[in-house]
Amino acid sequence: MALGLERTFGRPGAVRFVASSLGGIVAELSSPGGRAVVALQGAQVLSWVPAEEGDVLWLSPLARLGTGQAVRGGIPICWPWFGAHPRGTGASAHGFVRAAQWQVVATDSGPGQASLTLDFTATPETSAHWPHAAHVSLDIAAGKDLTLTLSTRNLSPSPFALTEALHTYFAVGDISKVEIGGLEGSPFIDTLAGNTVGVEHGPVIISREVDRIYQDQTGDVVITDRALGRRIRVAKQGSRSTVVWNPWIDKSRRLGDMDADGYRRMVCVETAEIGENAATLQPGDASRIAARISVERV
Ligand code: TA6
Repeated sequence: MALGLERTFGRPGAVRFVASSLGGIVAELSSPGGRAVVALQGAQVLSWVPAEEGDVLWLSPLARLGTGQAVRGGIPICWPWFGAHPRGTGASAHGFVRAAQWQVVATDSGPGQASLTLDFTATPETSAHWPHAAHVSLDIAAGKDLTLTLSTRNLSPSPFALTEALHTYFAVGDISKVEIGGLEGSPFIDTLAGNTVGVEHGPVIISREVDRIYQDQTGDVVITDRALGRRIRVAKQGSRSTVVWNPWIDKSRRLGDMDADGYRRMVCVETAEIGENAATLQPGDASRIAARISVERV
């Protein structure tokens, strides 16, 4: 399968399709500005390494592709629902495309980046829990920055509610030396306190399990990592929600696919449209969320 993709979509020195050591096929995107690895399963970015930087994404050392489960780490795509199924049908959290095979649509290479477009077409048959027809695509451009654009079109004759997220796991040197800025003044739902609503008053410091859904928040979110001496900036388009999550010790153990102290080296800052910000797509309508991730030395 990698050979066929290589023949059709490969771009020498920029885009290569290979069998991954994790199992499954991945696309390797390379440019002078940086390189990325994207799994066809889930259209999941697993790694992004800007030139002269370490990996900006955290990936569980227990990650395996092709198990039928979503891979813990990188940038899972939560679609067409975020969190538990809206009607509580017992379907897996965060929708059904995270573990599904996406199709390669296009590749490209520019002066400073390499790009890949993947798509997935949902039909009433693709999920017992979501009887709609929709097209979703993910454009990934990797270089000195990483840009993801998730686009949805309603192909159904009826409207549907859509909640979605780029569920990004960022790599940090030591969670105790991290602060997350850009959320000040934003209301948030604290999912660990009965979904009570608070307002953020300052930079977010992680010293226990945190699982907050910030609403009406459209500005850049900045992760300052004093241990690694870098600042990661997430600029957004079309997204009014941001989720900040760290499982800490006990939840990490319950998850089963995190290493013992993995929580110390990761934090999720997720670019989303959920909660009060969720959209309803009318027949033929389209929606789009995008994140542009960049890194600077501090
Ligand atoms: O984004 C935060 C969250 O919704 C947490 O509540 C936690 O469940 C996390 O996503 C991971 O979900 P997953 O289904 O990947 O284990």
